[in-house]
Amino acid sequence: KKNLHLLSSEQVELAKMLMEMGQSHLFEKWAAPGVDDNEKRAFFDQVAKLNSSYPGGLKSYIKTARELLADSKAGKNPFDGFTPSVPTGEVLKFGDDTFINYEQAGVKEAKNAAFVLVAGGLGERLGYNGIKVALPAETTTGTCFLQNYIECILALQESSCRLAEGKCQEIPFAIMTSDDTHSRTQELLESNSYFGMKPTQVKLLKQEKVACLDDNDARLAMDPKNKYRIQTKPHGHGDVHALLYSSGLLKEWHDAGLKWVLFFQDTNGLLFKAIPASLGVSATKQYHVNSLAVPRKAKEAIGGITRLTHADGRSMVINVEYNQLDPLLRATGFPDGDVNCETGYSPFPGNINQLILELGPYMEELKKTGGAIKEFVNPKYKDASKTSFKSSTRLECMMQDYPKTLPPSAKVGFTVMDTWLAYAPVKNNPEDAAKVPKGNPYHSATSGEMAIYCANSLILRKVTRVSLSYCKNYSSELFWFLILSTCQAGAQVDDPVQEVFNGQEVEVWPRLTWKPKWGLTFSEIKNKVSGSCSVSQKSTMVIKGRNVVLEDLSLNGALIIDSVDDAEVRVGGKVQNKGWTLEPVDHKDTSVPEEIRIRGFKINKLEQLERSYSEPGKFSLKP
Ligand code: UGB
Repeated sequence: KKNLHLLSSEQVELAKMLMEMGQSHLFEKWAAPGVDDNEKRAFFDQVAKLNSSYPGGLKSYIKTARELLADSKAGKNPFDGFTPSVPTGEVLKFGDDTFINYEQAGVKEAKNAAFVLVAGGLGERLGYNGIKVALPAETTTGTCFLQNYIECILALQESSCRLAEGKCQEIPFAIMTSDDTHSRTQELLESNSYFGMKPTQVKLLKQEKVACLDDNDARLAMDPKNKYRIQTKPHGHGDVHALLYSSGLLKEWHDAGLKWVLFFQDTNGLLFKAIPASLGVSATKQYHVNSLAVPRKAKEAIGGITRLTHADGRSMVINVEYNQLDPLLRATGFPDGDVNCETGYSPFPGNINQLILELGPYMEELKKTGGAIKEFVNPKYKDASKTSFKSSTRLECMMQDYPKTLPPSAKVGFTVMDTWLAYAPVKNNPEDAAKVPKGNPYHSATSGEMAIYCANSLILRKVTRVSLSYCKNYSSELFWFLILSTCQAGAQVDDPVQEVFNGQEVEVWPRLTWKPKWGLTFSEIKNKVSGSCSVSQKSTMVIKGRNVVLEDLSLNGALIIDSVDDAEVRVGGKVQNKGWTLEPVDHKDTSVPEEIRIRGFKINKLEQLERSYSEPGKFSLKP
């Protein structure tokens, strides 16, 4: 009480609230009145921030924490009364007619979309010292994840604009950061001219941490290093909903006539290959919520999309987090828990946390909830009495739990894509990745990079191979032979070889990369390949230009082509050189930069054919 004169009237109210909520211990170690006044003021500044950044304020946080901690102590099952079953969703195969049609619909809709990247996580499992979005997705070009995401959004914007015959809109891009990532994300953008996006198109929203809890009474934990601070930890990616709402961004997008909000995570170099088709599914099926999923190996560290049906008749399709799926199954009549079925995969599709929400219904829901998401708490107890914790805990929330508060009338669906096309995150450090059970994905920098080469090789194979059936469908009997001979264009891309980097056995495909503006969809890429092309396994190809056409190209080495947008370059003939090789490096070798050594190899550029076309016009490169 003797310190109250230091505070504003709002802060006095906060002090009273803390006392009423059983938090008097926060002041027990305070110095005598008149000492440390600035620190005491700073303490209340922190309390005010913790209060304003949580929907319902600190009082509500403490109340919810008490309830959740009591449930946890009592061992209450969060799925009490619910029985899991395998849901049905849209299963897409890259390159078939359904996929191509959805892609077309998705590209059309993209002009009505906004993208949201959640990038507030530190990536403790990866242990990388920088921010994860600054990591190269692949080291052939060194393009970092953030650059790749921005270039994909811009490519989609342009394709969508073309389909809309010039009625173009800039696609807004929001990035959720945290204290751990904010300034470095901002610097990365500013020092790279926003990777070609207009700075006004990008909005950074910083999530705040939440107060830590010391015991089952939800007593707030003091910062071990400062008696005038409350210890804080991240609240989870679920914060993104409250932030989009409270920042006014959702309303701005709604007022601008946008229809879709697409959420995605920080290190998936494949994701945008799956975005157009999944947006097409949302638009065609009018899903309020569409989660992107891939086949999931049992016990893999990604959540499982599950239908939960309650004894009282309620039913929802929701992600069940990887640590909860196995116990839930065991408790509900599946004694073996989370196991692979005859397909070799878990019957529950894996959530890759790529969500597409329809903006109108999303806004309506957030008007009711303010964006608050159902939270959970995960205390590590000292012993079986569950009376004290090994270290402080906090409430957490996940963005994919958004549908939990939706009424049964909401249209919640999901779309399963091939893993090779859609999902290769970089989450695990080399040591942990090397310990992943055989057959399960490593989710490391090594596997993330290899997955990009694999996907691009398969895409190149498929866009040309499928052309045969595509041609058959669209050609009349009369012109069959003529058209078939044109359509039979094919790229023969060699099979991969197996190699071991950082203790992980991976498939090494030809290192094929291209800018998203060269081609993001099946049809766009198909239009850029003609004649009969071949690519050997040792090859590297980098396409940086928009209008580069591969025509009867036989590649056995490295080929780098850059061109301005107005230059059309036809590349063919036989390209043969020593190429670029992958040289193993040890992840413990600190003489190698961290972003390289965590993948276990570096690229040795021996010899390449490199051409850059800086003037508009038509060009042909046929060595
Ligand atoms: N993130 C934030 O922005 N803020 C935070 O406070 C925390 C994270 P992780 P996680 O796709 O493989 C998720 O740590 O949470 C961002 C799904 O829950 O990489 O263990 C962070 O920057 C799970 O169901 O993943 O697991 C990153 O971009 C499964 O789908 C993102 O949130 C899994 O991802 C995810 O954070 C997966």
